[in-house]
Amino acid sequence: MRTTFDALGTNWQGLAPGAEDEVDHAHGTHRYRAVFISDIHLGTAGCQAQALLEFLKHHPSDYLYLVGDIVDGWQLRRRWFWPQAHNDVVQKLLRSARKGSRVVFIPGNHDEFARGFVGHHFGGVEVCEDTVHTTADGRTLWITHGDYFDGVIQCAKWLAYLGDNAYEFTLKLNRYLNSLRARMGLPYWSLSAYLKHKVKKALNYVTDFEVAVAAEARSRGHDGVVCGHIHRAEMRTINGTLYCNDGDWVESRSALVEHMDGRLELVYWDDVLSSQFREPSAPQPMGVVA
Ligand SMILES: [Mn+2]
Repeated sequence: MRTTFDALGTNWQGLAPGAEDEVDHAHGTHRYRAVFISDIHLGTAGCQAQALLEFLKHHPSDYLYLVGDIVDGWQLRRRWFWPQAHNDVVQKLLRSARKGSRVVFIPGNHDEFARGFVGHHFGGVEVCEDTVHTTADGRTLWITHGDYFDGVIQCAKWLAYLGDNAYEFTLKLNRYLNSLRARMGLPYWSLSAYLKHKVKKALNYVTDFEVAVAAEARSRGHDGVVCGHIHRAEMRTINGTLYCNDGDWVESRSALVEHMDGRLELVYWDDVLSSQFREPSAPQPMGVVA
């Protein structure tokens, strides 16, 4: 068992296919009440399927939410890319459902083909447009991929366009204003710099997205929201509503988890790996995985 653990800890990317089942029972398995993952983008080269597979093996759960962009239908239509590890992820998800985990799939924009199957089951995987999860401590979380909010954010693009054209104008206005200010004995003040700063702040896409999603969850009467889509893991309270973004499995390799007592936590695979390195039973020194 120890050799399996070493293989996982120091060189998990190079795991032989045969080692799979041993690792299943290996050191470091921790059961959660719920696991939320999204933006896996199976079918693309950027997908961190092997890491996700290891994460899922070590973190079984009562509820497993697939919060969209699980399979990248857009990319697959352009170019077929489906290595064994991507197949293994799908099989692992189906196996979780078979083993009694409640698996819910909420399609995203990259796997919107699945939106045609809302209300159906695939091998125990339920497909929902969106859903609500109640935590062990009684909080309700609205679960949605998040791409519907792109429309809201689109308005910001018009603002940006306006901003660019308005900049030339404000430069002129700036000259005029400052000649006035000079005549009144006031110091120089840059209107255009001020506006540029304001517009930039207003155009913070991520913040806009987060605020919009949290506001929608609040208006639906929920305590919080779980989404993905923008590939930016986050957990914070926005105007009294808990905003959780489970991140992605392309770059951040993160998941949102609910502990048995209802506590929510963002888990990063890199942290899981490095905490395994710190295990006293691990005889290998660090430094193999950068
Ligand atoms: Mn998306």
